[in-house]
Amino acid sequence: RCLNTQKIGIIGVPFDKGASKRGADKGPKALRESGLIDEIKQISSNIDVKDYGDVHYELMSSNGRKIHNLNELNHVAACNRALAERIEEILNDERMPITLGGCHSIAIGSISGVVRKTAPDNMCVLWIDAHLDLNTNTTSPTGNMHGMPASLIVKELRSNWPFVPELEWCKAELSLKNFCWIGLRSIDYYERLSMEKYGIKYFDMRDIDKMGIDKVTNAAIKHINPNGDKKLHVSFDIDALDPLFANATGTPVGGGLTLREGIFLMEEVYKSGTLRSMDLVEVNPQLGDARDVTNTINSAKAILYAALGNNRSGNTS
Ligand code: EXY
Ligand code: MN
Ligand code: MN
Ligand code: MN
Repeated sequence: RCLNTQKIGIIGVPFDKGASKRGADKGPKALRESGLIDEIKQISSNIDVKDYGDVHYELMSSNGRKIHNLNELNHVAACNRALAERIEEILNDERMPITLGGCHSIAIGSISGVVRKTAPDNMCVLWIDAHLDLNTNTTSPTGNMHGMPASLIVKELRSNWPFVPELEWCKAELSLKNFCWIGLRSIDYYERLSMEKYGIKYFDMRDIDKMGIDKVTNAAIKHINPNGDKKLHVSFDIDALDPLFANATGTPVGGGLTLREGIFLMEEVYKSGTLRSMDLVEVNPQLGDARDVTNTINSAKAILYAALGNNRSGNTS
């Protein structure tokens, strides 16, 4: 693996309309301006990184319906539809798509794009988050679609959704059996009921306290990919980290992963050799003070570099 070129495609999604606080749309710019692309190149001379720029979208003229408790549906739908197409393009170029959010609603489009190029049973998802993001429009306490992306892409919850014409392009083909969550500590009541109903696999912060991040990470990877033959998508919400390390985010929750746990987790993901696509979301440079913003950006970059094979004991190529 190490001798082969690692081809990566970066795509930014300056989008925050799935959240109630403004500013996650400034995440991609803040990450790029802090030197992200050059620093990725420094991880290894085997890395070939191409920046695909940002997703742009236009509202569809047929849009304009209101659907119960789906805030900014038309924007969320149009942006994600455009993103899914860009992800397909990156995969057609045989690069690993890395999507810089943006709020977490953008996982609807990033994962949909991957599913178009991958048999759904051939892929698995690690969702690293303080939150479950499994609400539907009937269970969500807020109507914010960054709390719903996982439920829109899995077949088990398909019948819990009304017909949403704007999202018809989004096929719910994945199975919850191929998902595992890590870092949970803020789950809504009806999300909890879904966890029980569908037997969702997760490791919450208590599990991490009990087992340690090494056992948790490897048990999670083993659970969703027992033979190591599936393509792994990681959806990393920066609010999985403790606010000490990532306070510039819209819905911080205390008692989270340390930066070291986050880095270790992603190092193990890299070592598994199965990572094929990734989201890094919810960095909001308009929240917190200057130090919070710097910490959050540095944490997000460290997470990403670990996923790309950065070695804490030094890189050799
Ligand atoms: N569960 C809450 C809701 O549905 O509104 C909070 C969701 C926050 C989502 C953040 C990004 O992970
Ligand atoms: Mn904005
Ligand atoms: Mn999330
Ligand atoms: Mn979250």
